[in-house]
Amino acid sequence: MDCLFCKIIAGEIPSAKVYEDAHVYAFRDIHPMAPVHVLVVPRRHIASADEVNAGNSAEVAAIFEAIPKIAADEGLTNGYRVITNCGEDACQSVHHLHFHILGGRKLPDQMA
Ligand code: DGP
Repeated sequence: MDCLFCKIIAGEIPSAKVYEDAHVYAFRDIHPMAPVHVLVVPRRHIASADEVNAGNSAEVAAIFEAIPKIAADEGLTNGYRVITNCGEDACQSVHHLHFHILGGRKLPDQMA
């Protein structure tokens, strides 16, 4: 499968890893939008949030268990934002489910 994030997870493309476990891989976004900008992805390929179902939702649970650990490691004691872009209207550019963790500064109060 020709998937950028599958290649990053496999180590075929380098990344700045910040966390990994059996189900989850997290690395720094190549175009950071905040002082901390981490992408958290399932090792198993899921195309987007729209593809989550009863057969793969454990991967999403593992991601949301990892997020507070990553936030603590990154020093995000004053809060952070978690975003996933899903599909064309949301400008999803990489079609492997990923959650952006953004923090390290006061973020705008508008989402869009
Ligand atoms: P989205 O627009 O939600 O699909 O976000 C995709 C993000 O992936 C975007 O913020 C930039 C990031 N990105 C794209 N290519 C690479 C890459 O090769 N390495 C890293 N670390 N991040 C990438």
